[in-house]
Amino acid sequence: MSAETKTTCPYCGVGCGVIASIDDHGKVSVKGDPDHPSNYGRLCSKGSALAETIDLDGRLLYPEVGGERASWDDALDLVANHFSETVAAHGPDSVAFYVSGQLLTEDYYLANKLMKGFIGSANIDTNSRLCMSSSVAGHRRAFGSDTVPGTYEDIELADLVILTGSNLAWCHPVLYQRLAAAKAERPGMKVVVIDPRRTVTSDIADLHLAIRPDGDVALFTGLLARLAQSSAIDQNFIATHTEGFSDVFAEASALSFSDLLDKTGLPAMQLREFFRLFETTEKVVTCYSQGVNQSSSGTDKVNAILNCHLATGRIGRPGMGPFSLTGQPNAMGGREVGGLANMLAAHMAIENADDRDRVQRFWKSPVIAERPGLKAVDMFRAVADGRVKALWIMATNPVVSMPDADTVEAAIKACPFVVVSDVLRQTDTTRHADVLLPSIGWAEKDGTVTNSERRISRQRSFLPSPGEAKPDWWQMAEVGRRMGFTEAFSFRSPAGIFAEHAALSSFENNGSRDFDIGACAQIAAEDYETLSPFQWPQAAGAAAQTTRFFAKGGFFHADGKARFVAVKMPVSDRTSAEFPFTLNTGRIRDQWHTMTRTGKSARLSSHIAEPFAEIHPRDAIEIGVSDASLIKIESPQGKVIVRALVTERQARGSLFVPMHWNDSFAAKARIDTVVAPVTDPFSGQPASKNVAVAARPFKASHYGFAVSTAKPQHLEAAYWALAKANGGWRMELAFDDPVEDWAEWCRTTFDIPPDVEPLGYADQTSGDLRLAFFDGDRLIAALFLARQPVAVARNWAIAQLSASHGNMRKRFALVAGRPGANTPDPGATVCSCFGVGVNQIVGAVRNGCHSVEAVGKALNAGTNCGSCRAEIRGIIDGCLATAAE
Ligand SMILES: Nc1nc2c(c(=O)[nH]1)N[C@H]1C(S)=C(S)[C@@H](COP(=O)(O)OP(=O)(O)OC[C@H]3O[C@@H](n4cnc5c(=O)[nH]c(N)nc54)[C@H](O)[C@@H]3O)O[C@H]1N2
Ligand SMILES: Nc1nc2c(c(=O)[nH]1)N[C@H]1C(S)=C(S)[C@@H](COP(=O)(O)OP(=O)(O)OC[C@H]3O[C@@H](n4cnc5c(=O)[nH]c(N)nc54)[C@H](O)[C@@H]3O)O[C@H]1N2
Ligand code: SF4
Ligand SMILES: [Mo]
Repeated sequence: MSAETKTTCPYCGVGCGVIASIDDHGKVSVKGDPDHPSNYGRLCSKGSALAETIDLDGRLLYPEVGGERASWDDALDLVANHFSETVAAHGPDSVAFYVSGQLLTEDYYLANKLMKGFIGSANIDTNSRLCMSSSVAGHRRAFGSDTVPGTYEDIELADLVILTGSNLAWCHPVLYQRLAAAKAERPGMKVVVIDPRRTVTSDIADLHLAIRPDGDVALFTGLLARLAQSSAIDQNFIATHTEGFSDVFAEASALSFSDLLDKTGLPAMQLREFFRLFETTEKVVTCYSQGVNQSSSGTDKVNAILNCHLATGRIGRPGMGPFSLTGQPNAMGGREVGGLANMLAAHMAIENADDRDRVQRFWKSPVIAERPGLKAVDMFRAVADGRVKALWIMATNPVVSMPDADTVEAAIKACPFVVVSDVLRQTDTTRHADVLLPSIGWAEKDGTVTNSERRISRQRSFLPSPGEAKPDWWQMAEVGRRMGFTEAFSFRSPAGIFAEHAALSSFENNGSRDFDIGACAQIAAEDYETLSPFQWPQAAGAAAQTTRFFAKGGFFHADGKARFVAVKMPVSDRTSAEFPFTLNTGRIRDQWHTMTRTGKSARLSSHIAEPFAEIHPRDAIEIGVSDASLIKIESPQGKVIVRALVTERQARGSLFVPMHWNDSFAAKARIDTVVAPVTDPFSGQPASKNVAVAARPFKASHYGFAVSTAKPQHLEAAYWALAKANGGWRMELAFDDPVEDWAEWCRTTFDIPPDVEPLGYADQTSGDLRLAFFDGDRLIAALFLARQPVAVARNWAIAQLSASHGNMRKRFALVAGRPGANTPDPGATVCSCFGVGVNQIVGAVRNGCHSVEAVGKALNAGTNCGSCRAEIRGIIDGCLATAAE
């Protein structure tokens, strides 16, 4: 017997339904929910590994004040009093909340209510500022509301799918799988990927446009000019449902073709092909994500895309429309509750006096914020210069994820009063908290999230709350009550909060606002428990259905019309002689943001186990780095040291570094310490994908690789990157100066008992050194050292942590540092579900498996979550191409 709970994945905005089961021994397992309309049973590698990330290791279980355990009462009184006193002494704008698209709607709703309606400031901003705010601003300019018009089904129904600034295969993997399946079924469907890098996503593309960084405004402006002169233009839609076409068209026409070539960096043939495809295909969906949003021209990029869909009337009909892909599980829910500093609740506008009055009457609140509050980058500036004196950070890790991260860290450190609510005790941000509040996490918490297609799903708890950890909404409500707002924060459960949120959405709405879930305004606790996923809008009295917006106009500007928005050609090249490279940052398949959860899974950590910079082979030669050596990347803001990954997928003159690594997992790889705090003028979203940097080789005297059963507490090395591995930990190392006594270094680092002697091997000519420490027949730790990047087979070395080393021969094989003849090295992990390595896949291809399916049959690789299928296809293609040469 096992208990099953239907819930929702806490990672990306696809919002997959998950069924969690607990067996008789308390073991949790997860599988995709076959009935959930987002994923129909599928899960990606991160979703499939959820059960591996919910242990209590490292969890924050009790409130702490000044680093000491405290009672909830004391901690909450302190927070409430401190916020009240600060507001009384310095005014409402002297305090701020910095929250997150990973909060549930109910948590988020209360945070926004407390700040905007009761404290009376709009100083609540969220990590969605770094994520979706350019889309929000673009939507509002064009549509008069922050509306995503389409549904996932449109991506399957389209004849042309454009993915711009989106690495869908890695960042929205289940949506990618739905796209790939649709394309396999209807091979006539075309996919265009627009991305300066050739990502794994581009492997599915009929056309990959390796656009120059920030060339998107020019590309879609050029497209608009071309469409306007073709039969694709929908004069009727333009005349009936829009304003401003002629001015925007005139400006678009002024862009010459040579300018277009220059600004996009694309070959004329490719440009023409892209224009032709768009012009001649009615059913076109344009999906976009951070390559669009995270830019100093992010809002203009969004509007340049929307202009093309409006001009052709391809919006809100099956298989047609612009599609902003949300990143976080509840990025969309955060927008519904008005979590951004420049929004009000339920898609109302803070600038609009009627809206402010309406929200205030609904809340029966003493005040209402009169003007937009500070956006994330400005908020931390205000923390730094003392304008903000009390800050509450909830469900986000800004010391890692904010641009100019060292300055942000210094600001937090200097702030007189910092509250952090998190699930973990030690993150780069919690280390600076005056008050630490333990939150319950996924598996424990209850509420709702809204995905990219406006679908609201329940997250349900299936594990008890550990220690004294409490829901985020409860913490907000307690502080609200203790600040004196008893009535307005008297909630006892998330169901009541959701009902109020729904009631506000329909309050004096009557079709004037897109967001209306009035159907849930009276929802009873038991109906909330069993709530099935549904898309908004869902007004009271209507039946649940698939929803789309704007096919027949009905925009939310006062005149009901959409606006064509004039866009500016941005400065796209920020490089200089001193900082000649463009740094682009983003995500990898198996890590989530700052790794606080995915970093717990050995399986997920085996895909890519250390921070890296992708660099083009010719650039690598020019600056003198070779594959697998280390590279130092520097800007005026800061520097990092990461592994060089030399690849032609990277365009010349640019580097790509993942955003995930932080001080808990690497010596110096917080890439946001390098990112300049440049923002979009409309949305305030940081330009995290176009940063001028210098890159140089990092000269190491020794490189190392080590495995250990226990987590090393302190690593003394110029470069280190730590990752969870089966049976213990693995780490990559580099030293700028030789260590005098390596055995001693191991003893301190790995806490080796004094009576344990190392087993060693040293090669004087090459400088190679191997040291291993055993406790009986078990390996405690092993270090492999060389003057070049260490060539030992990683997976084999890791396997030694779980192996028995009963005889001397086995122990010597370990210090010899190579797999035995009968245990070949599987190579770097490709399929994390089944732990299949690249060498095994190459072997299968050599044995005649020439398709992803055949490899799957032989090795199981790619047959569970499917996230690695694109990579397997790449390996097969690579092998076959080499064989054909
Ligand atoms: N595995 C994994 N999945 C995730 C997340 C995660 O942490 N890990 N996070 C989630 C979140 S919160 C988000 S926001 C999404 C983000 O999802 P994505 O936006 O798909 O991911 P990114 O890797 O940030 O960036 C996408 C691509 O934009 C490209 N790009 C850079 N500059 C430009 C440009 O000027 N023009 C164009 N057209 N493209 C450009 C980059 O090369 C990159 O490949 O992912 C979600 N899913
Ligand atoms: N250079 C660069 N920087 C970026 C980006 C980029 O592409 N490049 N992307 C940006 C984007 S799109 C995003 S979304 C951000 C993400 O950046 P962050 O939001 O900073 O990243 P996370 O690691 O998701 O942080 C979530 C924190 O909340 C904690 N947590 C998890 N669950 C809960 C919960 O239920 N309650 C509470 N209270 N805490 C919880 C986690 O332990 C973790 O500390 O990064 C942004 N920064
Ligand atoms: S695609 Fe993966 S990470 Fe995203 S919601 Fe689905 S299972 Fe979770
Ligand atoms: Mo995001």
